Amino acid sequence: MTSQPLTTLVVIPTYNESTTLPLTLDRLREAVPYADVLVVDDNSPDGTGAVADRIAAQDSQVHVVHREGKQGLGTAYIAGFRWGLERDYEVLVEMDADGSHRAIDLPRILAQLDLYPDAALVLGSRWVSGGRTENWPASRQAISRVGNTYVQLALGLPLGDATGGFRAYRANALRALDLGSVASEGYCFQVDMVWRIHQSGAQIIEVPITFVEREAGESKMTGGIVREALVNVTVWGAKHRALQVRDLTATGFGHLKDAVQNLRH
Ligand SMILES: Nc1nc2c(ncn2[C@@H]2O[C@H](COP(=O)(O)OP(=O)(O)OP(=O)(O)O)[C@@H](O)[C@H]2O)c(=O)[nH]1
Ligand SMILES: [Mg+2]
Repeated sequence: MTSQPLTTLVVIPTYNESTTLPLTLDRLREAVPYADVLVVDDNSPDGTGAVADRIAAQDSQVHVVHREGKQGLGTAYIAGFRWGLERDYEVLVEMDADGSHRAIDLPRILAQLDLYPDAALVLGSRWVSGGRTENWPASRQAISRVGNTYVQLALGLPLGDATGGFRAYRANALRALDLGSVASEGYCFQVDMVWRIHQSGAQIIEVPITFVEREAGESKMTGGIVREALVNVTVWGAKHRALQVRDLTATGFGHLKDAVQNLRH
């Protein structure tokens, strides 16, 4: 007897992806036919919203949310998650429209949620054994590697790729978070979500993926996105370390008090 797959919604934010979205959706629907898809488009000037609508009109498993203008990747995902949580999907997936995230890697990511009932989040990871990038310039690889090493050190996160955006969340893990307080964008949004789930004590698993440089369209990566991540991760790390020191000091003083009391008796 085979059990039913977990009901799954793949959220794809788009901004000017009219050339890349159709193929991404084709590949996704073929690789994971049972998953529904939600495109969250920010009124892309290149007409991506209309392209998505045309595909949705032919395929009842593809849905589209139109937002008024470019509001950033983070809020697009939050809007998509809310849409999915309201409709009781059990798993919510993040995936880019630009072909960087290969749909054929998604079944392996999703399988972890079946295998490990306690896993809250499965990260598609470039920087674990078996993970790789294709056609990605050395400069982008370096930024990603250095960024991830910084995240590991600053936050004490034992993960290879906390900045990647190909991942699957168990819906209950998202429900347990205060999504309204997530204000970060870009890479920082990805780290923010990992950090919140890690701090809640839930299990995070990494699965190697092949990340492919976008074939068409333009990157929305900016210096501002990298700076936001750097500043926020540093602040979170400093807060985390300060709390650790406070706890350590409190425990230390507690032990000292006990030792003095023992001496007195
Ligand atoms: N709805 C929405 N989608 C966005 C926004 N910014 C980026 N996206 C989408 O988010 C996904 C990731 O953006 P990319 O531009 O590929 O960013 P990236 O992967 O960090 O950069 P590259 O590696 O250069 O492609 C893509 O599907 C974009 O179309 C936004 O403001 N709103
Ligand atoms: Mg991209």
